[in-house]
Formats: sequence, C-alpha cells, structure tokens
Amino acid sequence: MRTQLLAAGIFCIIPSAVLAQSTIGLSSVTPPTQQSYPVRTGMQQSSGLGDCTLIDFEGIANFDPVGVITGPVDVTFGASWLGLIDSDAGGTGNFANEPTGDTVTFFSGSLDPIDFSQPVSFVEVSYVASAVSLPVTLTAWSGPSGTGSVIATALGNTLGNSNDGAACSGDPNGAFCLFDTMGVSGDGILSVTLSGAVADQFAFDNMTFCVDSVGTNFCESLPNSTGIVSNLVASGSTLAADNDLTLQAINLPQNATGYLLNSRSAINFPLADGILCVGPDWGRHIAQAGNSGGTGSITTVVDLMNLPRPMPNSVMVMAGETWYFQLWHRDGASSNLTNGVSVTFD
Ligand SMILES: [Ca+2]
Ligand SMILES: [Ca+2]
Ligand SMILES: [Ca+2]
Repeated sequence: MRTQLLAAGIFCIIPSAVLAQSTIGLSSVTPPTQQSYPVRTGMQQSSGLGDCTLIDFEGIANFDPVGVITGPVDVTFGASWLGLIDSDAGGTGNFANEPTGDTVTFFSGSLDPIDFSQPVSFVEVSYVASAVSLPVTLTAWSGPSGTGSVIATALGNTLGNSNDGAACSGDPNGAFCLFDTMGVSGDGILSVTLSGAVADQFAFDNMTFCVDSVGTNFCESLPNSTGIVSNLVASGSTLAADNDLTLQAINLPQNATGYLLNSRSAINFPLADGILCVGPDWGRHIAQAGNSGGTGSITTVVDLMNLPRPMPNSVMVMAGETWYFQLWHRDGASSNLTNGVSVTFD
C-alpha cells in the first residue's frame, strides 16, 4: 500500500513533461489561410432521429472549412471551423475515439459562431479538450452569430488529452482521446458560440440539434461504452390532450437494444453501468423496444392515452402531472441508461 502511494505521488509531480507535451496540438500541420467556403448537402445523418439531426462531419476533407450544411435547418459554421481527419485514417489529427467515423471539426484562429437558419431548441456537441481549453462554455443565443439574449449555457470541464492526464489511449494514435458531451436547450436558439477553448486544443465531433424539444433533464447517468453519457431528448407537445410526445435517446452504443422507462417519481440509484433516475414504480415500454442501429439512437413515440404501467397495465396521462422518463439499453455484456428527462403536462 505504501509503495503504491509513493508511486502515485511521484507520478503526480512530473508536470514539466506533461506541460511540454500539452503544447502538441490537435493537428501536426498548420492550416492554410485562404480557403473556399463550401455549401454542403447530404452531410447530415438524420435517419432514426426524428426531429433531431446529427452532423457527423464525415466527408469533409482535412482542413477544409465545414461551411454551410444544408437540410431541414441549414447550419452555418463560421470560417474558422475546419474539418480534421484522424492521422490513423490518413489525415493530420492527433485524436482518438471520435464518436463517428474519422472526422471531427476544430478551429483555427478565432472561435466563430455557428448559426441555424430556423430556431432550434436543443444543441449538443461531443467535445474533446486539453487542459488549456477548460472550462469551455457553450452558449445558446436568441439571435444570429451570438447576438440577442442568452437562452442557455453549458459548461464543459472534461479533460480529454492523455498528455495532460486524461485516462484514455489512442486508436492506436491520438492524444486527444476522451470525448464528453455538453448541450443547451431552450426555445428559439438561432446560434451557439463557444468560449474558453484555445485554437488547436479543442475539437468536437457529433453535433446534434433538435426542433421543438420539451421537458427538462433532471438526472445524469454515467458514460456508456462509447465513452459518452447518452441523452434522452423529448419533443412534441406538453399538452396532455395532444397526445404528442416523442423521446429520442442519442449517443447510445451502436446496434444496442433498449426500451423506455416511465415513472411518476425520480430517484438516483446505481444500476448496472449507469444511474437509474426513475422509479421505483417503473412502467416499461417493452412493446416499443428498439435497436440503436448505426446512428446510436432509439426513438419512442409515447402513447399518452395508454402509458404502460406495472399496475394497472396502462394509464392515461393527465394535465398537471409530471412524468419522468429514461431509456435502459444493453451495452456489451452489461447495460446502461440515458440521462433522465421530466415532462410536466398541461
Ligand atoms: Ca487516432
Ligand atoms: Ca479514430
Ligand atoms: Ca465524425
């Protein structure tokens, strides 16, 4: 025991090597200064995501501006946002364990805003950051290009660079190797900005945005085998009589089965690899069990007229009630859960 403590102490006092290594950036080459600004189509992987859209950045060349990604909502990335491909896949990126494919986006120079052509209500990114880029703040704005009023902010404080001490390894190479998510929600988001990050020391991969999200995230689970905590996003109407509620689990492991849980009460209890946020009186949407497929997403359309319950077998959701939801899914030999989302009905 004494030897282990001593070893740990010695390990902790080698900051000079760590500091020196932390200057190694995300890319081993300096981006060119003059570039065209592209408009892209077909870049979004939206299958199975319903009202939510996932931008995975696959297909953008190394150092090519991300530009405008067109779709139901056009997303315009400021000129400083560039594609970066993993060095293990032929690019120059010093990263690993990116949530999709081999391509992420990082910025060169200023931290430019990201604009949405129509209001969205949820924006989440999977980011990776070295120590000098923490904490990083994601801010949602009511106007374009970081104007108007602040709708919501989210703080990212996960150390992602193994040279700075993050407990992760490359795939097989890449010091920026631990991704985490941060997300903002609220009505009428027209742009998001990032602050606190340092150029060439911060990147993100998947950007998920949703329209018409409702409800409140009330409980955080633990990272699943992708290294990220999965999220449950509610969309539709909070008017019980509308019977219009969809719950989308995102950032799940690929090809994992899972089903929704509901409850009138919230708890916080370790279960398998995650945290159980609902119950103990769960209703289980077993008949709607889904598979996360290649997008890592399961969508459940909830029937508010016949919500599955242990006893009686189903109930109708009434105005004034608050319900808590969470998705439970397989994860390799074990299982995990999404974050919880609560919805109060009118
Ligand atoms: Ca790599
Ligand atoms: Ca990789
Ligand atoms: Ca990607």
